[in-house]
Amino acid sequence: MKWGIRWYGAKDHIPINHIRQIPGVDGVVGPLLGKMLGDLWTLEKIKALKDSVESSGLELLGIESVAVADAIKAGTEDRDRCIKNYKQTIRNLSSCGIHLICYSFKPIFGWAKTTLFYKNPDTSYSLVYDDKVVQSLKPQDMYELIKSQSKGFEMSGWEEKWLAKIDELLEIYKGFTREKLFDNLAYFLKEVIPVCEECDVKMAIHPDEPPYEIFGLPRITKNLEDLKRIIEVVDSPYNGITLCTGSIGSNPDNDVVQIIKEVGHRVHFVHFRNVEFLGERKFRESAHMSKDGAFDMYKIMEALVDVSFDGIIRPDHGRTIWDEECMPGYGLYDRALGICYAQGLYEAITKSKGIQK
Ligand SMILES: [Mn+2]
Repeated sequence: MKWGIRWYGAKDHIPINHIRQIPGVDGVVGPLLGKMLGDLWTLEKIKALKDSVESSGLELLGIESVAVADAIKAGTEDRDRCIKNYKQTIRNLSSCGIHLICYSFKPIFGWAKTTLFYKNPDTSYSLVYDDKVVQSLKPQDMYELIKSQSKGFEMSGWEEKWLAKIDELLEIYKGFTREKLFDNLAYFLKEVIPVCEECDVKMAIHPDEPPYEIFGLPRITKNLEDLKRIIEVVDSPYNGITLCTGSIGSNPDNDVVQIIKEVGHRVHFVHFRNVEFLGERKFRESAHMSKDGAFDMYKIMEALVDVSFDGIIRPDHGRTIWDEECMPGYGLYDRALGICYAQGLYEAITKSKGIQK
C-alpha cells in the first residue's frame, strides 16, 4: 500500500517539497495540465511531470485523471479516434513506469457542490452539497455558481474552456439513458483493458459525485450494484475501482464497508474522506476522522486491511483551515492531518492483527 497526495503540478499553490514534509507520504497523484479531453498524452509531457515529482524525492504514483472524452461517453463519431489516443496514452504512461489511471464516466459534471466555503462552527470551511439548490438551477448556472465562489482558483472539472461548450454537451446527452451510457462504458473498457493487461496499467473508475442523478443526466457509478456490473463487464483485474468513500458514501443507502467487502478485490485506489449529513441530500465534507462525520473510518480502514488492499490511498478533500489560501478542498493542512490520521488507523489495525510488526 502506498500513501499519496493529489497534486496539481506547476499550477498547484503547494510546493512539492511541502508535500514531502508530511510524514509517511510516498508520492503524489497528478494530472497532465493543458490537455483537452481526448488528446494524446505524449511521452515527453509525461516524462516532464514525472521528473518534476521525482526531483523532489517523491514518486508519481498514478494519474488522476486521464479524463474520458464526451465522444466516448456519448458514443459519437469521434469516439474511435479518442479511444485510439487513450490506448496510446496508456502505453506511454506504462513506458514511463506509471501503472494507475483514475478516470470517471459521468456526463458533463464530474462533481458538484453548491457551497465551496461553508463556515463550520469551529471557523474552518467545508464544501457543501445541497440538492435543493441544484434543483433550483439550470445546468448552465452551476458553472457560474462554482466560479463565483472559487476565489480565482480554477476548479478541476470546471475549466472555463471546456464549460464554454456546455450547451453543445447538453445537446449530445439529450434523451440519454443509463443503458446507453453503460453500453458506451462497456465498449470503451473492451477496447482499453486488453492494452492495460499488456502494459500493466490498472484502470480505476471513480464513483459519481454525488451518487445520484442531477439535471436528468444518467449516472452509472452510484452504488454497489453499478460497481459490480462494471467490474463484471470486462472481467480482468485491470478493470478496477477508485473507492472514493466520500462520493459513494454521500448517499446514506450506500454502505461503504459492505462495498469494500464485495468489490474490494478490484479496488486499486482509495480516496479517504468523511462527510456529515445536514439533511436530505445535503451534506458537508467534514474533517477525515470518524468523530467529525457520518462514517466509521476505523471500520472502513479495517475492511481495506481485511481485503488485503495493496493499492494507492490518499486523503480526499480537506476543509480549509488555518487561513490557508487554497483551492477549495485541496489545501495542504487539512489533507496532511487526514493522511496522518489514516496512517494511524492503518498502523493500529495492522499491528493488532499481527500483519505489521
Ligand atoms: Mn474522490
